[in-house]
Amino acid sequence: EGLPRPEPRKFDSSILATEIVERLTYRVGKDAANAHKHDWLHAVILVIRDRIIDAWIRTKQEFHEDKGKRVYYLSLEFLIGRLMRDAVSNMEMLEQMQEALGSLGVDLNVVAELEPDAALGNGGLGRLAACFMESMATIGVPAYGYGIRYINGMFRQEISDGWQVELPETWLAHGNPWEFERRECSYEVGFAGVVEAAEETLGTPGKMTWNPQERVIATPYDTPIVGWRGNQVNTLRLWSAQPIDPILLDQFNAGEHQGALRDSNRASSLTRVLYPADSSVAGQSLRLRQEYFFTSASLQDIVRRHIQDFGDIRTLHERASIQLNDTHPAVGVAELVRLLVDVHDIEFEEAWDIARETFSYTNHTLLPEALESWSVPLFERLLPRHMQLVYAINAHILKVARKTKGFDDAAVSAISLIDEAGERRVRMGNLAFVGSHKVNGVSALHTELMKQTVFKDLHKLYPDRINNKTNGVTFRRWLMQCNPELTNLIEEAIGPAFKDDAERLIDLNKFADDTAFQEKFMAVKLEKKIQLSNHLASYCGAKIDPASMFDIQIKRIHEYKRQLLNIIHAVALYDQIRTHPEKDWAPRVKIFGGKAASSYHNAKLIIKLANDVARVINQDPAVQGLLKVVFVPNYNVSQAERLFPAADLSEQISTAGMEASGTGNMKFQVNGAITIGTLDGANVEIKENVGDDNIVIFGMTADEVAAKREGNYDPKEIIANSPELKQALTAIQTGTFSPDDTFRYSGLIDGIVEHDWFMVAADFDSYSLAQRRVDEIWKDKKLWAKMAIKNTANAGWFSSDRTIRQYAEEIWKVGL
Ligand code: DL6
Repeated sequence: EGLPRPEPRKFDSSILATEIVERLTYRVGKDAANAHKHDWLHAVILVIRDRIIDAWIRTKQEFHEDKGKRVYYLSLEFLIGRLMRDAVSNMEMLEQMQEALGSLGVDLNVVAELEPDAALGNGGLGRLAACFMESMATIGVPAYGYGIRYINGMFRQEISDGWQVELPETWLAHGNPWEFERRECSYEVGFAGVVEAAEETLGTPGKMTWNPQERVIATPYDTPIVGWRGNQVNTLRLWSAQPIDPILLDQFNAGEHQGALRDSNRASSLTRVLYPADSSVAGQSLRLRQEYFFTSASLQDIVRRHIQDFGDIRTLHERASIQLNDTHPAVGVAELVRLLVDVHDIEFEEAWDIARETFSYTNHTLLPEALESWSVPLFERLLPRHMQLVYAINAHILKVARKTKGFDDAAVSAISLIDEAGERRVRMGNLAFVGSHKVNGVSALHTELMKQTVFKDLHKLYPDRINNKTNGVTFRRWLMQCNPELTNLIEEAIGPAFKDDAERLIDLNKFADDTAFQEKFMAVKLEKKIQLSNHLASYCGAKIDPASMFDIQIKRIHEYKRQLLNIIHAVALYDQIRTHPEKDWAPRVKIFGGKAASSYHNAKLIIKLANDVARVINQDPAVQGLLKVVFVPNYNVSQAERLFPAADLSEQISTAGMEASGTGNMKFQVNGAITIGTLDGANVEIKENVGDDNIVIFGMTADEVAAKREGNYDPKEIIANSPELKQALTAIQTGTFSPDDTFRYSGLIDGIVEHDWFMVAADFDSYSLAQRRVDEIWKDKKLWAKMAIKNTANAGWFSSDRTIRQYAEEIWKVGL
């Protein structure tokens, strides 16, 4: 139905084999007999890349001729992971490529493992941006992604004696055949310096001249992002910083070698690391410099392209939609006004209207500590002209508010761009909000909470601005590539339509009670569990039984995500099994993976605790075969691709009201895992889609959490009344798992006993009960299979294609 589907293209594997050898010889400079595995990888990428380039050039021509509206996705993070399999699969060349390489005696899977995992992001926010890029190319949105080409992305995590150790990830060490440097599209970006009144000033505030004290060159590197079936190829443009003068030769020749390279070092430090620790002023300054650097370069590029294609900068908002992925590029609001007023001679009022109509903003967190703000002196020193414009915008907004009924002083100060309580700070969330015509949350619950909490007063002033766009994930990567076995089974059952329209997965519902299908579905699951077990044995020495329930929690380590609740449950279960060996326990492997921010003490302690608990439990013969705990080091996109398909149970157990959406929850669901979760983020919508019977919900709601925090919650009382919890907490607190350092976890457990901000104690009994229900379901093999199938069947709505369509129609207003 609907649009005719393009015929799958055929690629002859013998032609591909010839091309691979040709690229190996003439581009890599090796002959087949002496080529290393990396050389083969390089050659394969060059073959696919050349084919993608044809479609890439065609796409650019189409954009140019079409003269339609374009979307610019500004994000400080793009967690794209490996690209080779993505590209081969989206170009529908997987089988032929496997055959071609096979004929040359090379295994595609082996070379694919050598591709570095481009970790240009921390977690959900960055991975979402990567899924969105792929979906935009798939459904035909004329889009560009803009970000930073970090030399060292997310750190590599090693676990040493149970502790997290951070090491630099050198993803560019072997070069990056996917990127193209575009020196001809470089821009200058300035910092600091002085602002002077320009000769002709129009309106108030008028045109100014900013003479930055420091200037760097932003040079783009373009990566093609190929959509499903290779129909459209979009561009991910990542900026790298270069000094204006790579070396000050006079100084160097005078013997001042360090000083001569100072500018060069200062520039390259801008794009060196993903997230500079911002506990020091120097760290904060670097982070703000990074944000401004990539935002300014991107906006200059967008403005240049617009003028080149359309001539008149005044129509920018009609032809460009710029999405701010969180507040990291929010300084762009002031930057665009600056470019319009100071460079393009537009009056402030008009510039402000153009900017607001061009920008839209996605909020990804309500956590107060994650809401960005910059100290006014720092902002003013680095971006003196932008500070003036922030004040001008603020004056404009506050004037509107003061004229609006119901805006008292408290409400006015809540919407102000400047936080006046204590040290004066620029609130980037408020700047992004007022500078955007649409502001969205990433799940229904999160969006409602945005209206009630952080943006309460701004929402009152601009009631039409906040809207919801529940996150999604690309099924090409998170089903079709990482789980070809399940993909084939689904295709066998319902045909191939779901590959082009994920919502067709719904047709699988009719097989949920079919015993033969259930067996096949669970056989695929077992196969993925065997693959994971084999991988973990060689990767980290873990020996796990594929017949056990794989109970997985993989995500950043954070107190609100409550890995601690899961670990405490493991400890309680351990005790229960030991005291009641006669019971019919469902064998479980609890698998954890995730990185802790390098300065986040408690998160690092939670990693150590998971490893300490694992050591004790895994060595105890009393629970052998019944309980195991594994911490998978260096959780990243590539590990994720192995873990999601092998999961039976998906742990989504954040304190309600604190996880904006979650996207791992969707990746588990589509791969047929059953969720145990709180009514938080997108879990709420997963429940609506799969139905109450196919998900295990526990714990307090967001409203209940808020009420408990307001009231006089006493965790001690809860603990006293829960023998299971009390035993587990006492065991951890008294050093059962840390005999080498009895008090290692005192502080962590004290946090629960004394205030329990994250409601671990408050939700424990409900969680434990829910886990018992999971055990019961597990023992009923038919019921488990049915629920698992229902999860896959009802995952279609969580495709990022759906999310992007909603952005395109309701925010960007681009025709598809
Ligand atoms: O929207 C993507 C992702 C959500 O799924 C997670 O729930 C949320 O925690 C994450 N937010 C961040 C916040 N970072 N900042 N700022 O990563 O976004």
